Amino acid sequence: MDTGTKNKITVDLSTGELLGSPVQNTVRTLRDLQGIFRDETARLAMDLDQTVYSVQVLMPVPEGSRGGLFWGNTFIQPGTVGDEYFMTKGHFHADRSRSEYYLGLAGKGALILMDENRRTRFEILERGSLHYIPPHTAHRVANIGASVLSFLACWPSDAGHDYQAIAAEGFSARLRNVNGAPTLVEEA
Ligand code: M6P
Ligand code: ZN
Repeated sequence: MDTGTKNKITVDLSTGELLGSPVQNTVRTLRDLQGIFRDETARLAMDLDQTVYSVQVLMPVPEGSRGGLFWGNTFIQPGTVGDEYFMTKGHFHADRSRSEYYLGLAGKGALILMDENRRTRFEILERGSLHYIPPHTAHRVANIGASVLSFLACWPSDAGHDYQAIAAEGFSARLRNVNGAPTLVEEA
């Protein structure tokens, strides 16, 4: 008899952790983030095995399927590379028409958004803050606090990740610690 507990997934609402299976887990260390931070010398001087962030993803349908939704949780450790906060790689959706929701769970972060005209801005991401990432908008998250930043995400199963555009051109501005304050600094 199906008791309703099969494949049950729960979200620990204090941390955002997804409990149950099947959940995929991806860990990004400083080694994996070559070319992401401005100060490559500073990155290489750090422990490259250090985890910067990890992502748990629930994929009830195959990647690329039309009509499905994925659910994920991202944990970003506190830290900096030079004057830049630990952050995700960031991506456009491969299908630029696809959007996404983020919900802050723990810690303090910044959701950095860049439109296709390369205009960049950020929104403070914290426990309870809900963020709609519109279509045609690159997004990345930085941990600007002193504790682990955790946020939930929901996006279409056919959105895909385009990391190439960011690898080639980056964001037009970087969130840097300027005299203790997170400040968007335009790239020269
Ligand atoms: C969120 C979602 C995921 C994404 C993750 C990490 O959980 O947007 O799709 O993979 O953040 O971001 P990135 O893939 O840019 O490293
Ligand atoms: Zn996305």
